[in-house]
Amino acid sequence: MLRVIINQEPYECPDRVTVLQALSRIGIDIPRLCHDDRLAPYGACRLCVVKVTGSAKPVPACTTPLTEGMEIETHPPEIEEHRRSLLQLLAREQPPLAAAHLPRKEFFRYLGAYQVAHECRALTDPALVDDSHPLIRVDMSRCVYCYRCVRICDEVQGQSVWRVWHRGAETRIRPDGPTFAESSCVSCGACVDTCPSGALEDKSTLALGIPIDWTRTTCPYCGTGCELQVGTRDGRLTQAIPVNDAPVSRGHLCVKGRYAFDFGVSPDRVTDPLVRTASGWKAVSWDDALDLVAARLRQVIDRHGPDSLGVLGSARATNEDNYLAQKFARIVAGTNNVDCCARVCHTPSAAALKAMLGTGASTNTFDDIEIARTLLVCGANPTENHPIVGARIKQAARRGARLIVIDPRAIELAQYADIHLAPRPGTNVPLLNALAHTVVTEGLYDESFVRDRVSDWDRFIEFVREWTPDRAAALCDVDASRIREAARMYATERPSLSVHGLGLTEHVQGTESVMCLINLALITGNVGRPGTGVNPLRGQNNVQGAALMGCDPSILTGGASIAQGRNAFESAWGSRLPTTHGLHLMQMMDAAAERRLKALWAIGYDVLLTNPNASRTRAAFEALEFVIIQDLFLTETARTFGSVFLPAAASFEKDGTFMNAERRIQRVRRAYPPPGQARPDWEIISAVARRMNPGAGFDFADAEAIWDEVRRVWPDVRGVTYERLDEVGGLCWPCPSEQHPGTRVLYESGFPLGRAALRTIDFRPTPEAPTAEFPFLLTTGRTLYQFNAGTMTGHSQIDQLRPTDMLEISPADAARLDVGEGDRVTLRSRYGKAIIPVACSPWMKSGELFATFHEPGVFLNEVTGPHCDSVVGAPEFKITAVRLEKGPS
Ligand SMILES: Nc1nc2c(c(=O)[nH]1)N[C@H]1C(S)=C(S)[C@@H](COP(=O)(O)OP(=O)(O)OC[C@H]3O[C@@H](n4cnc5c(=O)[nH]c(N)nc54)[C@H](O)[C@@H]3O)O[C@H]1N2
Ligand SMILES: Nc1nc2c(c(=O)[nH]1)N[C@H]1C(S)=C(S)[C@@H](COP(=O)(O)OP(=O)(O)OC[C@H]3O[C@@H](n4cnc5c(=O)[nH]c(N)nc54)[C@H](O)[C@@H]3O)O[C@H]1N2
Ligand SMILES: [Mo]
Repeated sequence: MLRVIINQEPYECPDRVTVLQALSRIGIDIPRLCHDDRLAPYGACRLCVVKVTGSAKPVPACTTPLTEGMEIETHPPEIEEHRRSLLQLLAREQPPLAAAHLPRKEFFRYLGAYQVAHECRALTDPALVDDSHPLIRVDMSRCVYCYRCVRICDEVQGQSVWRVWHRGAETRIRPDGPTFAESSCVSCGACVDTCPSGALEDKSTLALGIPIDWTRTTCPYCGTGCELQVGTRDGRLTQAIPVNDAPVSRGHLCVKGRYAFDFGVSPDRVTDPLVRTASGWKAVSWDDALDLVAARLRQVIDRHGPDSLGVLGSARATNEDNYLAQKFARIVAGTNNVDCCARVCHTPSAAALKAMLGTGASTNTFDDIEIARTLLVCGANPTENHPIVGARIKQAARRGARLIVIDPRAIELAQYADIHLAPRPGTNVPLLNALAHTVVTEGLYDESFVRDRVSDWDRFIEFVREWTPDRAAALCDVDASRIREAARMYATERPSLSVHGLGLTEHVQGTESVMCLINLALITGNVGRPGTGVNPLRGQNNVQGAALMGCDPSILTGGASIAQGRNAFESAWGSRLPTTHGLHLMQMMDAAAERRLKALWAIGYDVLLTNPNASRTRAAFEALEFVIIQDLFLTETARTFGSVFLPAAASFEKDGTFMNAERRIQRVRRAYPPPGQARPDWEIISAVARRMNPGAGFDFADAEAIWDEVRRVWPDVRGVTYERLDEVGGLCWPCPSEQHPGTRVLYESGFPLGRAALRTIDFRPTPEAPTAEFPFLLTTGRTLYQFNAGTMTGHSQIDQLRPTDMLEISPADAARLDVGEGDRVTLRSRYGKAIIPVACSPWMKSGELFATFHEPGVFLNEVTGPHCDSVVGAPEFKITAVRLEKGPS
């Protein structure tokens, strides 16, 4: 602690802070234009200067370290005068307007506070206006040269779009392209958020007005768990901005959190319950819709038994919603046929982690990214799919962390990597086994960790001995020496942390590939410590939560198997649990096609568009008797097969919690009421449940009451109350008591299973081999600007940033086939075809193609095939043998 005197008062402040940080802690506000807590101190604007006894000149508070005994005056008259004249100079150069319009911007706040007249001598210089970007207006005649835009783009997002041209009075800040729209901007909006003068401004606020009310909540897109403030004006949504003290996002957002907030107010939103009639959809009252749903489900169950019904929870909805969905399936309908889209995504990760380590979730948190010395990114593309994680990895690599990327494509992070291994899709198992081979044969394993915490070591070394890098190199099309280098780096430059994605899981050996990655972490001692671990980058905002709430046929809330949890849940719920095995999503599709499943209730899940092999999905739905869709929009599934549509509230319109990829439970708060008749999912499910079985325990006053029931049935979240979440912002389970701080790193003191057993995984190649007829390997995935089924991003202002799916092809293959940028081609597989425009991409290798699947007009899943992971049934979205025909056909 340092003892200092500030404005004649004594204070104690921590060591190693700047004067400005000390003042902020104490609550003394001084003006500053170039400072932003998210950025390194800069010391350029001279507004934050303070008087320090013994120092000849005033010192900038933002760059001056606090020292023992310092005597500081923050607002002496001469400094206040200096500030006023600086502001006056800047104000003189400002064009008119703005002040009233931009009260959130510091510059205008200070003009008011220092009573500086906004003289407006300057006019807006049209040469300094760039209106090209659809979401952000640039008017550099309002620039105050704090360089915060330049610095935040560089230091936080790592994109470096804004460049400084010329010096002195001629200084100009311009994007790196001919126009802002044509620059390398990824539209994260960080520059706008930090800009203190309105030189950069969101077009949404210019059009709709600046927000008056703000609600802190969690982003509704991916599993990162960024926090945002949703701004409304007269009950109307106008802006979303980042939250600076959010643990994951730390004042940053990506384009979706920042700008794709407006889906909920789209005119396409369905706001009435609908029933399909011979002449099309008919709007009905809630009572009529709910009566119909309850009666038809009862009828199906009475005629065909409870297992003729399936329920799909939603990875986009809250824990509370999903808890009730599975409780409904199990004790009102009486079936374990309940699942969610984790099935097609990271269920292989959860299964592998649970089987080998004991808990089916990430071992560490995102804060470990900054602790790790080596980062291994395997089959994930974080800069597009988890952009805040991607930006953190990028910054860590720029600061000197080692980075290894394993991805067939030269994704953005590959450009920052020390080693990029680009295996042929579907060859993760041989590659990871060869990495383990190098670790073992070169003696790079962690001897004491292996001795104390791992089992089956002898069998494992025997097994991996066969997996020489040379053998893997031939299968994977990767240089053997690079495999060795990567293994050495991961094993020796510790702590090493891996993140992985669908490039590992959506394969016939998905679960086994994750097991190979866990082997590697175990033998190198990279588990159970900060900066290490195996961390699946979970997909949607609440996919981790949806599955763990029990939307999975084989687990109950919290992850207990049905057999383990039966007694406890039967007594908690006061009802018997079904005794038959539940079907998972893919099995439900088969059962429907075979007419064993008769009715399906799909909550927030566009199964038809997103399941592979659409002709098979169609056959399944055609055979169903009754299909309930509960969503925000008429999805492809609803449009084609829905019998009843129940309009749900979006997450900005309801209360609850999400669980992110780090096991962090975070609050979701209502910012404005749902439109029309739309209702929170939990209310809809409860209403159906009460109609079918009034005594089943579905009488909840609010979301918190449901969460409190979850806390009673799942001991690991007992300490996570809404009240604590409001105070601390989010808690990672296990958090068994209200005094417990939550658990960031799992397995620090051991594995629940005792020792972790290494697995010997043989390579079983995919049946989807390329042939003369289908010579290309198609892999499918995502793009930054669209999200999954595209219902939300497609109904948002960001849709214009990338309106359609694209087929990425190597420039060499494009030239050989004579197809050019934007040409529409027919992609044909053994299973179907899709028509899609081409994009030539230097990321792609010859013989491989990559396509996104967001656009119903393209319907890419007509092309993908029927193969699935052998352990949990996740589809092989990542490999389909295809051919490419010129033009639509
Ligand atoms: N912008 C955006 N963000 C999203 C989503 C979105 O739709 N849009 N969706 C969310 C969801 S649901 C999920 S699950 C996550 C998914 O996030 P990611 O897991 O990052 O998703 P993908 O883009 O499907 O695939 C990742 C990478 O796997 C690589 N890959 C393909 N085959 C192989 C292989 O055999 N081996 C290896 N090592 N790599 C391979 C691909 O080249 C691709 O770069 O993203 C979430 N975030
Ligand atoms: N070819 C190919 N296909 C794939 C993949 C791939 O990599 N390649 N990836 C697969 C993966 S990983 C996934 S996760 C799936 C995703 O497939 P889906 O889960 O179908 O996709 P999402 O767009 O995430 O959203 C589901 C629906 O939830 C709705 N929704 C949003 N919020 C709420 C809410 O609060 N309540 C309700 N009731 N509804 C809400 C949205 O409008 C949307 O229609 O796609 C899979 N399909
Ligand atoms: Mo996903």
